[in-house]
Amino acid sequence: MKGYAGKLLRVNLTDGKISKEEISESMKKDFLGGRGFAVKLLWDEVKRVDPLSEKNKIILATGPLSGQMLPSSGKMVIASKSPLTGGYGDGNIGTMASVHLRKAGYDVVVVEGRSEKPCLLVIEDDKVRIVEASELWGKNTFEVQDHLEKTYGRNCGILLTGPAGENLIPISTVMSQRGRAGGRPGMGAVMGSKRLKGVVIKGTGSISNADDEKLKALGKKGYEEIKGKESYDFWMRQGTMQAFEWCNENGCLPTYNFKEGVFEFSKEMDGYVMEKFHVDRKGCPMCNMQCGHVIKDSEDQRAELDYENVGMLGPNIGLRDLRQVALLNRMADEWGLDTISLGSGIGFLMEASERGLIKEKIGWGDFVAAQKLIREIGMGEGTGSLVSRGVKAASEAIGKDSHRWAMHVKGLEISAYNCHGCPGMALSFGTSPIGASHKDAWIIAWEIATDRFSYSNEKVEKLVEFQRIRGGFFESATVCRLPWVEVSFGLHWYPEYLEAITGIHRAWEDLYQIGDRIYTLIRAFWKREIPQFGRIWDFPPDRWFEEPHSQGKVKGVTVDRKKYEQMLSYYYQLRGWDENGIPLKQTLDRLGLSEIAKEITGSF
Ligand code: PTT
Ligand code: SF4
Repeated sequence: MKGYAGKLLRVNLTDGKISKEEISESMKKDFLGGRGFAVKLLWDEVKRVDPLSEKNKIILATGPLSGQMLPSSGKMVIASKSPLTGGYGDGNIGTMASVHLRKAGYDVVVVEGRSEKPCLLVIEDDKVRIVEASELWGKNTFEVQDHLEKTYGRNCGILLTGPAGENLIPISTVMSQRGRAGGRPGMGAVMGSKRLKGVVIKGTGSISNADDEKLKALGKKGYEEIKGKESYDFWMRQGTMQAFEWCNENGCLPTYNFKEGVFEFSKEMDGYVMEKFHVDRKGCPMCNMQCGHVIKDSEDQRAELDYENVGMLGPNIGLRDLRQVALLNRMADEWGLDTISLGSGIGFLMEASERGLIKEKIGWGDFVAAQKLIREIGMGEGTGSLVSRGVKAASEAIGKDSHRWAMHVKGLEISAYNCHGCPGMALSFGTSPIGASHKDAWIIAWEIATDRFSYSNEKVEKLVEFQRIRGGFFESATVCRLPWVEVSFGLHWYPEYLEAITGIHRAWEDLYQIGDRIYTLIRAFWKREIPQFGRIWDFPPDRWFEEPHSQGKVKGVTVDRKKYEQMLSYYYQLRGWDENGIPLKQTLDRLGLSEIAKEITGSF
């Protein structure tokens, strides 16, 4: 099939063996790329291993749309068995590494084993090397990015783990370009466990497509359409930070560890305040609606902001100064810690302190304490170490009723949407295939605009549709979904791009089928890796069911557990899974996955 480099690069850090493998036609046809390739490889090759052992593998996967001359295509998936959740984990990162990997002649890299000494993987077209990097171990991601740009030139792609990943902290992520982050469920720690400080990629070739001329023309039209969109100008002003004010108005802003949905100081730190401090814009390659907004933090250093980061490191920990939030955000980027899990962890500790469950006194909004905690979390030391393994593990450690307000699903911390008054979004977090991420189905905007408090079948159907488009298509194609989500870029473009690239016409229905296959295989992966996995794992924490907000639009409202159960059952029905959320035999047969049935313990 055209549009793929067709090669998988396999690197074993234990014995230094480097090999190139053909990617089969059926793999391309059935799994498309990105997340699809990742879960297929993990299913085949990573079976019941300790995520931080040398037996785990890290997958860097692009898709047929990655790195092409079309809107926002500079993305790639980083996946592994997660040390945070024990299940399937991935993240999507916008990085020059995606473009360069494709130009170097590979769609996928599989890194296995463990190097004896800290190392870098350097890919320069055909020349692939493992280079000792002991001098970089312990350095933060900004320092290493600078160093590698000096060594290899600025025209290359760089993926890094920070000191937190080196210390095997399960909430660590992979960083690129001083502000792009990907792999929330501990992908940084998996890199660290392999003593892989970074990957440097330089490609000089090109991708061979079915119809380059047509793709060029379609890509050009796409870029033009985006620029002409009504919402484009405001998006360029605020990017994802436009969600801040909206969330506050609608009672969804995570505040004081998700206790409340409105923050009394929100006007001091929303998108308009960010605009005042704005000094630069950054983003991913191939994008003409770049959303990384850089401001000077409270130490006058550059820091890149996104809504999730501000929501979780601001209101969720009671911090009201945007420049201080930016500083915490920069620290997270330097350490390679995921901002969402970090904000959730700090909020959890503040609440634990308030309730007298830990000795240390940490008040809401205490900026100095938050900095200290970040260092401790990154090192896995002191009070901070309680949440280094996430809030699920922390609540297991401190006990009492803390599991009720440990804000996670499946062990992954909930991103910045408080869902007391949004049952559809609560179900989206509940059923996201990596744990509580918003990436697979951000149904909240549609939900609030339509019938907010309903638990209708229509809502569940919409959720599945979003998962098919976002978690299925965008994660496997692999391109940024924000042109579609944020400026209403037409979905019809994507099958057209795919056809010009691969030469094969596929309608959205066909792409949905690929998405369903990927979802079902991810579900099977969870079941195989965690035998007790099932329905109970698809529930958000008790706080959303039992503790209403005291103010704002959804004051007094909680998610109704019984109705949530009904929505969940209907969700399983739509997916072809049983009442415990395990794929049915006929579903596996329909999706061409029959051979995996016997591996899902106790299911058949
Ligand atoms: C994503 C998650 C997000 S989602 C944010 S902000 W968001 C946080 N960003 C972090 C950060 O920054 N530093 C840090 N140390 N940790 C961070 N953790 C959080 O990670 C990101 C954009 C954004 S900004 C979003 S919504 C969209 N996500 C996409 C996606 O998932 N798939 C896709 N096909 N397109 C997407 N486009 C958008 O990309 P994870 P990025 Mg990200 C500083 O990685 O693990 O998926 O978690 O990749 O290059 O930073 O772009 O309001
Ligand atoms: Fe990257 Fe933002 Fe552009 Fe998407 S919209 S490709 S996240 S810069």
